[in-house]
Amino acid sequence: MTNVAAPMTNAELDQLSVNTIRTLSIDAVERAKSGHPGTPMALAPLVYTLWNRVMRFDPADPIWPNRDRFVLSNGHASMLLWSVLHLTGTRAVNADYERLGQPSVSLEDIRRFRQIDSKAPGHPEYHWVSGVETTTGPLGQGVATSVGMAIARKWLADRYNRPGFAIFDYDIYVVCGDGCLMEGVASEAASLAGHLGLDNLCWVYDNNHITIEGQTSLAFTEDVATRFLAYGWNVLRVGDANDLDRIQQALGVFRETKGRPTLIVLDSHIGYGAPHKHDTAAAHSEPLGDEEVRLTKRSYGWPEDAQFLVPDGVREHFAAGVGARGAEARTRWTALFGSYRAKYPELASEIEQMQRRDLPAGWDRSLPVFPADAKGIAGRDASGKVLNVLAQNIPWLLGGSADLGPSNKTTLTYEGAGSFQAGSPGGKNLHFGIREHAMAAIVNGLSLSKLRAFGATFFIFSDYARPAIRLSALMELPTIFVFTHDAMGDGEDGPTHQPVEHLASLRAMPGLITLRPGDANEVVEAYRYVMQLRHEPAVLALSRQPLPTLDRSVYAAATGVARGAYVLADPPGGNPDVILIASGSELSLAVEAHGKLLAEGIRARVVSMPSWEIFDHQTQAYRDSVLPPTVKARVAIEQASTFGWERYVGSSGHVIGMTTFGASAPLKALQKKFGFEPDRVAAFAKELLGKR
Ligand SMILES: Cc1ncc(C[n+]2csc(CCOP(=O)(O)OP(=O)(O)O)c2C)c(N)n1
Ligand SMILES: [Mg+2]
Repeated sequence: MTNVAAPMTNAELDQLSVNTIRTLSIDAVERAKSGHPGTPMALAPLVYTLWNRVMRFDPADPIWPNRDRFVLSNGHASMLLWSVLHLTGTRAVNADYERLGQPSVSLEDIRRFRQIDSKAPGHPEYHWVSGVETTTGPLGQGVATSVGMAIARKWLADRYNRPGFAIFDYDIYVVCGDGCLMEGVASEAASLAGHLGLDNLCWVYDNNHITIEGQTSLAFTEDVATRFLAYGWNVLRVGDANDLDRIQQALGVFRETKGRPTLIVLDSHIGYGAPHKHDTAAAHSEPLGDEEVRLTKRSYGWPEDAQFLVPDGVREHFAAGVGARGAEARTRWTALFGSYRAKYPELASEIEQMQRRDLPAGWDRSLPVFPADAKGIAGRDASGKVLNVLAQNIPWLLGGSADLGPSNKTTLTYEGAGSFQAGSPGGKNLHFGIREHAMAAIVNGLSLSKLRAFGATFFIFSDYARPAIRLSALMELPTIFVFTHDAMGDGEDGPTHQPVEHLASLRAMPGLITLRPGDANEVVEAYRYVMQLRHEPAVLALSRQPLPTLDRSVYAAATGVARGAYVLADPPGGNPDVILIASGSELSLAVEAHGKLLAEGIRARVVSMPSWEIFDHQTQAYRDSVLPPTVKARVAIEQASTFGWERYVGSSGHVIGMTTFGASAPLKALQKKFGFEPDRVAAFAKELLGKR
């Protein structure tokens, strides 16, 4: 049956295409001696139908803004995606959004599945392979992120569509398995999607009753369909994963359904076609083995010895399906966008800027400047003022909190900011509810849709957001996480609410920028820096309590924040003998200690260090100018785990930080108990200088 000369019917070509996806997946896993063959074998008909019959996606331009999105949330089944990206001839795009001639995934990449530098890695990786809409692998993250994509599409349509100009009307299709639906993050996200009535969102649930340990009856016996009905979803069922027409029909029902997201429960057989392995956990993540591969290929009517075979007619069949439909849709859209630009030039240019992750002209106009003030203002309050200015200057900056808006001060309060709800999809205040896990994934979804998005909660609950923060760093997304109550400032709430190890653990995350500004003007500069990021996520750790606003005519300008750390204060004429390094609420403490030391004739310097990562990226010369290698007497002060500060204070320095959890008490008492007092800082400085 391979490379047959006789013309084939469409039904035969459909089947041939499905089996090509299956056998490419089998062969790739076999060659790599690792991977997950069973689910691609089962879901090839679904992915085939969705891509070739339904999705509006142009393989020639995988970043066309109005394309339908495809999320493979069960990322272990990545061979589904590599097969379909290859067979559709999807082209590669680079980091500057230039369309390259070469294929996104070549047959050679598939032969080198899971090998170094292959464009067919173990799991779907955004940024590494064009056509991947989001990185998946940690189960539940893909489905949760897709809710952000659906929110983004609603928001974009509300702002930019005009009568006769449906600039944004794409849909989001998601494939997920038992694992995704067991994960709590998926429940949070599904609950919110139901509440928001996101009818542009379709999850297809691979109901195969199998996970790694065996039958789902071991641990997962709930009625998923009823659960989703209760969330307010439209729930459909397709009883045979091999029935292309039924799958297509269900996807059609999704597209007709208004006011609710759709879940399609698809009954499938993992390892379909493998005589000894189908319906078993063994098909999940083991190569089938030589003999089983032969038997399986025989059952598909496939040449048993052929490997990585793409029969004649298959690529053409994809070209005639998704290729033709996608090209037509994109051509029509491009023409439409041309007339839109003529009629609505400002809106069109916003869309273009947003797509390139550029900022609009004047994005930082009217940012506040805070006058010196001993009583000062809380980091969160300064942040609220800055966010409200930025959100007015940057139309596509939006976000919200996990029910802590009034505490995080992230609510956008200006006239017309609005709340994002089913009936008001243009609102810029998102209400995530108490769902931090989903919130973080959703802001990633917004960010993947090219909006600038922030999510907020207490810093302590960054733990609940951490998996998606990690993915934002891995995906190189400029997502913004606003975390307030950054240390012991919420004193009486006690150790459950006082972060200790959070800064250290986030600083350990590659690619993530953490910033802990020390006064209101540093908050402004922190945002100025963060807004200009294109490929890095940022965490802002902000104080609950007021911090003195430093007199910048006495101390160095807060623009030093853009270098991660800077000399805030020196002894007369420079040349310090001892350096105090601090971030956040401890900056003013260091300044006080500095005053005491100077009064005693001790030559002390204060370095404000809001961001390790930014500082580490400065030149050696700059870093040495801030922390001269000859000055060994150094004291770091930070109300957080001491972990890691050795790298700045060296082996002869001292760190005043936390080595235990906090306690429930007023802040003043905590500062005393844990030793965050100017005299103690000064005493350590003197001790290092041998003056005590
Ligand atoms: C958060 C998370 N936990 C655990 C895993 C490891 N893991 C990968 S696949 C899998 C089983 C998934 O079962 P299911 O979604 O039903 O996939 P199927 O075997 O049916 O394809 C597990 C536990 C993971 N990838 N992510
Ligand atoms: Mg399963």
